[in-house]
Amino acid sequence: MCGIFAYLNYLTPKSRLEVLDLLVTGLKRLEYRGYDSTGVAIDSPDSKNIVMVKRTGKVKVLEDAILEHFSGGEYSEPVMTHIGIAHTRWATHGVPCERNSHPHRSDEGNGFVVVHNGIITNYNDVKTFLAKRGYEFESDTDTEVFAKLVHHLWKTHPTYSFRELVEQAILQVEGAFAIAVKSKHFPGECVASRRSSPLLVGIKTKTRLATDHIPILYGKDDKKLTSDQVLPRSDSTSEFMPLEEKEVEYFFASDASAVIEHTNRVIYLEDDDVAAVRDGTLSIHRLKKSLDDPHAREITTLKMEIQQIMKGNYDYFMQKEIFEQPDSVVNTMRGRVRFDGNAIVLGGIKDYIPEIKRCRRLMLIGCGTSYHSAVATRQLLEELTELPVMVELASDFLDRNTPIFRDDVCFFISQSGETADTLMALRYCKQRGALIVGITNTVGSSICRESHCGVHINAGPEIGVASTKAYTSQFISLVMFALVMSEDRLSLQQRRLEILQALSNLADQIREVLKLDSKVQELAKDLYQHKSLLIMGRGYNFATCLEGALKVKELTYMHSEGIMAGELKHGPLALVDGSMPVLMIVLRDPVYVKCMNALQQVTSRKGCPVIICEEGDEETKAFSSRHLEIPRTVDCLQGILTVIPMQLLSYHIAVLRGCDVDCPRNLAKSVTVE
Ligand code: G6Q
Ligand code: GLU
Repeated sequence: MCGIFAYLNYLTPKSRLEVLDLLVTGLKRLEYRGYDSTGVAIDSPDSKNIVMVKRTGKVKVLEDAILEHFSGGEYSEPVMTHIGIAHTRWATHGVPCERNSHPHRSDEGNGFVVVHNGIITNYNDVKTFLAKRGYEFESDTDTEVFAKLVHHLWKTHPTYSFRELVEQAILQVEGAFAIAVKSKHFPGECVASRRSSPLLVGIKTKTRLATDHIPILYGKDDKKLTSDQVLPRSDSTSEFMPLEEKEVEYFFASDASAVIEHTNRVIYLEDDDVAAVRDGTLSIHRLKKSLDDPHAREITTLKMEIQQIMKGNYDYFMQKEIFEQPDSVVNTMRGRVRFDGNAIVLGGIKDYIPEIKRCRRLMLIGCGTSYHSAVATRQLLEELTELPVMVELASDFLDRNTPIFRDDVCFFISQSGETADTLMALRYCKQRGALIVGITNTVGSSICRESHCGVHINAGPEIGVASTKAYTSQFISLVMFALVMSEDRLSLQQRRLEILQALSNLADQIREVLKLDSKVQELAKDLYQHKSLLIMGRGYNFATCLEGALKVKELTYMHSEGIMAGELKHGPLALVDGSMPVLMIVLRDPVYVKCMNALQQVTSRKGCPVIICEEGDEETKAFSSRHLEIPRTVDCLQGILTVIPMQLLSYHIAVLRGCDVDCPRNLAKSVTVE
């Protein structure tokens, strides 16, 4: 679920202290994913044992513990070849505590140690199997069974290679995982694998690699072990040396931000790939061969810059990301929108547009903020595509076993591209023959790879757990799609031009809205001690209410609710009195009069709302002493400008309340469990 970072140096002298430093820095780069505890494992000074340090809480706590634990001079001796593994845990099985933190070990002698992200769903069966064979468990995690299972296989099959042991163990476990294993019985070797959780291998060599591909090796036997019987060893061609380098360093990481400062050459592992390093040689194995398997995994060159993942002059990543939006929205449109010729090309779905135009309906599916971007653009999609548009929360969509047909087009919206609910919904729709369109921010993510086609939103890495710039970029991606779909509709040309014109002004208008920052900060001072905040609006701004309330909840731990203004009189009005904080979005669009009605309903119950209105709208401003004025834009893009004050407001309230802005409690950036 959270982060794995492993580092292997082969014929590259590094002291254990240097290795620890690399591991801790790697974990720091993964911190943004959200986690509750940490741990590392390295070799002992005599290389005969493995030592581990684990801590609950932040990487900083681990760093301090490491300084204390490894102060001896023997840790500064360089070693030619070594493997260290590290982990940030986001607990799924067992409370966050040192005992449950990773790495988990196979036995008291630390024969095999394992870091794991995700969930092993059949861990109880494996546990029973191992318990019968005398294994005792020391944690409440699902992960521990893996370490012990590898140990059991090693005991019963002493001739197996390290990779074969891990492969056999993987064949026994079900669920979602990324895993990296280190062993004192196989010094200098590392074996890693993934199924539904991301994992990549970074490669750093002194000279440029001779190849851009790592060939894939296949096992011959893919039968699964029953609980009492262990299969004969899988017979993959392990003598084959695909990538042979003299001095080499390998990095295993959950995402590219942890390796980019070391190397830009990475291989994204696919589900059920087993990557093994032995004698400095990396090889990738598949447990079973299927017809459409490729022959090799490509080495990708990352384009990401280290500055992109650093905080710069900002106090928090979230703050940086809010202020990046004038640029990120332009990046989303870059190379796609031609303002001079009023043309839009979405390269990733261009070839599928005729098929999409023939579809029965569009379905937009996502979770949290990504779902809100679907709510925000639904009306425009209905208008410009003239198709029925369904908007679905991935989890609920799956719970309902929603009927899906071959002529449906399903959009999966996800910043991380790894959200389990969204990915499951994608697979569900794909099985039923629908066309799958991915809208993601993470190249190489599972949703990217499993979609038929898609739009990469190009917002840049989003580190703050609370999504901000990804939302506005998702929003724009869907607007661009609507514009592509209506290209040849004569009756819609005027509308398209109006939207294109507004898109060309958007970056400047976002800059204007960001200037409200200090005013929003003042407002936050009025609000931060309250228990609740109601956010009301309708039409194109209802999504801003939902998204604003989500931001307030997750960042400030205050109660907040996004209320459809049309629903006010059907219940929520009962909450309104002179002391309940209310924020209302009242813009000059087709629902203006209805919003004014709602405003009156609130003020006549002594409510004193903060109003988000259009610049210079004196009539609306007259209803309250507190307002935030935003520039005028076309109705369907208002949501981009109105959400920014909400992002700023939640940010400032969180700071005032002393909350952890970038890593709100109990949350994770990439939710790879259902
Ligand atoms: C909001 C959160 C969260 C997120 C969902 C979906 O601030 O970031 O609601 O949007 O967890 O994540 P993905 O967009 O990565 O699928
Ligand atoms: N399921 C494992 C645990 O609870 C791994 C969680 C994670 O992904 O960090 O320890």
